[in-house]
This record gives sequence, C-alpha cells and structure tokens, in this order.
Amino acid sequence: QAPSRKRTPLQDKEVQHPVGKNMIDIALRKKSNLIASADVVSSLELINLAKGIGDKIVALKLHSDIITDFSWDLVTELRTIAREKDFLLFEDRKFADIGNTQELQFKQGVYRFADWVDMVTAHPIAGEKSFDVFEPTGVVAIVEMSSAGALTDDYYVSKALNIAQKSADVFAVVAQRQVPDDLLLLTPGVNIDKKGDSKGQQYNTPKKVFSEYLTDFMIVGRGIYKANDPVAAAEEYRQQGWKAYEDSLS
Ligand code: 5BU
Repeated sequence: QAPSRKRTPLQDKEVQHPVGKNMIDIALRKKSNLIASADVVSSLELINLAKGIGDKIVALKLHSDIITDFSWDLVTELRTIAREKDFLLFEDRKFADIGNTQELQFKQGVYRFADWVDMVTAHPIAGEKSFDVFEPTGVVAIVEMSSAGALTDDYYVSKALNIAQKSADVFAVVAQRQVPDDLLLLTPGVNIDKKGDSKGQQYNTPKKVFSEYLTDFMIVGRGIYKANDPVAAAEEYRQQGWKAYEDSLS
C-alpha cells in the first residue's frame, strides 16, 4: 500500500463498535497505545503484572489456556483490576473453527469467555458468518501473522481483510502492514532490544510499526513481562509507542 497515505488520528477514527470506541478513549486518556501480552503461567504472576502495569496499558492480552491454576477467582480479580486501572481484557484465543463450534468454545467449557472478556482474536479462515457468534464482544480478526514463514501472504491478507470489513463485530485486525482506515490495526512482534526468538517470532521496533504500518496499537509480551523491572519496561514502551504515534501524525 502507498506509504504516503496519512494516518487518521485516533480521535478522528470512524470506529462504530463500542469496544473499539472504548479502546480509543482509553488510549487518549492514558496517552498509551500499548497492549501488554501477559503470557505468564500462574494466577499470582498475572495478578501482579496486571496491578503493576495496569495504568500504562489500554488492554491486557491473555492466553487463558496457559494459566496452570486458572479459576473463577482469577477472573473476578482481573475484572476488578481492569476496572480500577482502566484497561480492557483481551483474550487471544485465535478461534479458527465453524461458527457453531466457536460459539461453544466461547460460551461454554472451562473459560466461558463470553461472560468476562471485552475482546477476542479470531481467524477469518472459516468465513464471515463464523464471527457472528461473539456478539457483543469485540472481534479482532487476524489477517497476518508476525512469525517467519507464516501462510498469510498478500492474497490471504486481502481476502481476510475483505471478510473483516464485512463483519460488524470486527473492529480491529492484527497485521504487519497498513490496513484500511475503518479498522483499528493491532501489531504484535514488537520489541526494543531483540530481533526475534528461536521459534520464528520476528520483532520490529515501536518506531517502525507506528511510522511504516501506521499501527494504532502495539502488542508487547516478553519485552515487558520478562524484563527485570516490568513496570519500568511498560512505561518505556508506553513512552516510545506514544511518541512514535505522535511523530507519525505529522
Ligand atoms: P512476544 O513475547 O512479544 O513475542 O509475544 C507476542 C504475543 O503476541 C504472544 O502472545 C503471541 O501469541 C501473540 N501474537 C504474535 O506474536 N504474533 C501474531 O501474529 C499474533 C499473535 Br496473531
């Protein structure tokens, strides 16, 4: 896409979905476009992280199925912290099945995401009807992945974006490139110190994703929760991310 296209400031984005509007409001209140990925495996670590970095982030991204002692007490506590610290709960479940199965995975089972998360990720692989089951939870469609050798080539991305734009439940996409302006763009694979890991992950700097991809929100995992001081790291990413966003406005 044309790199010359100008960024629409967050406050002027034409996002209709309430969760998308909420994300934008939080971002502007906190001067933060940081989503922290809390890929820790115990409730205690997760709660401590959420309490420590909560006021610097727009959303806390979770993989609930990696938490060894997942419980309803954890959910209750997370919701309390999220309300106090003003951030959204974002389950990165990556649904990728037919609508009926996704609905069961979303509403039933151990996690019952429908009862407590604000937003979820889903692959568009099964077609736009498969997204209908998540309402009123916000859907983030994965149209492109950050890892080396991902199958999400240009053809896939354009078809996936098409599906994302047809669904009223989708307000954002995950991608490593500029996307149409009516969708919020969330970009993982962001790290200030590293270029990648040994398992295919590829990293960009905050500066690159905000200036080149016109990302709206960056997703940072190990750069924060593996740091010696996760609170200081979150503040560093928040500052660098917001500066890169502001610089990309002019
Ligand atoms: P990291 O520690 O910053 O590499 O973690 C990145 C997080 O984002 C992790 O939870 C992944 O599951 C997630 N992710 C990703 O890295 N790349 C992608 O394309 C998608 C999700 Br979709």
